Amino acid sequence: MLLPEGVLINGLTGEVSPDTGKYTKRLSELREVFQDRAELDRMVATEGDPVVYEVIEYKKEGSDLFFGTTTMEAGNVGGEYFMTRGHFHQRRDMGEVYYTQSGHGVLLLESRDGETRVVRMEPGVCAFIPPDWAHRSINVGTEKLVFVWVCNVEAGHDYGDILKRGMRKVVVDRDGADVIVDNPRY
Ligand code: PAN
Ligand code: ZN
Repeated sequence: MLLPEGVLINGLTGEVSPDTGKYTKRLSELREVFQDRAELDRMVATEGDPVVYEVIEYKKEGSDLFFGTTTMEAGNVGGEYFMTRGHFHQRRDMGEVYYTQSGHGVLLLESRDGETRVVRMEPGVCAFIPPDWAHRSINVGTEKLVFVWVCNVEAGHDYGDILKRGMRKVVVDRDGADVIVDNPRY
C-alpha cells in the first residue's frame, strides 16, 4: 500500500526532499535546441559547458501521479534565452500543471494544429497545460526560474517533432526585453 507523505520543496533552489531521481541538462546536450550553434560551441568551450536546467522528481512505484521541480539557470545563446527541450506528451489525453515558485519565465505552448499560446511564469502562477499541447519553458529573467510540475506517470515525453524543427515561435532578448518572434528555422 502506498502511504501519504509530505515532500519539502525549496522554491528558490528547486531542491526536493526526499527525491527519487534527478538529471541535469548542460548546454552541449541541447545543441539541436538553439539556433546559434557556433555561439553555443563557443560557450561550451569557454564557459565550461554551463548547466541549463535540472529536473528533480518524486515518483512512487504504483502511483498514478508524480511531481517534481525544474530549475533553470539564467542565460542565453546569441540572444535566445535558456529553454527546455520542449515536448508533447506521448499520451495525447494527458496534460500537466506547472506552478512557478521563483524567477521569471515564459511558458510557450503549441497545439497539435499549430496554435501558439504563452503563459507568463511568475511566482504564484499555476499554469494549466491542456492535453496535446506542446510545452517549453524559457527563463527570461536574471535569476533561477524554479517551477513545480505535476503529471500522470503514464504521460511520457515525445521530443521528436520539437527537436527536429523547433516550435513556431522563439523567445529572444532585444535590449534586455523578452520578445516573442517567428522561428526563422521553422
Ligand atoms: C517537465 C519537463 C522538464 C524538462 O517535467 O520534462 O521541465 O523539460 P523537457 O523535458 O522538455 O526537456 C514536463 O513537462 N514533464 O512532462
Ligand atoms: Zn510535460
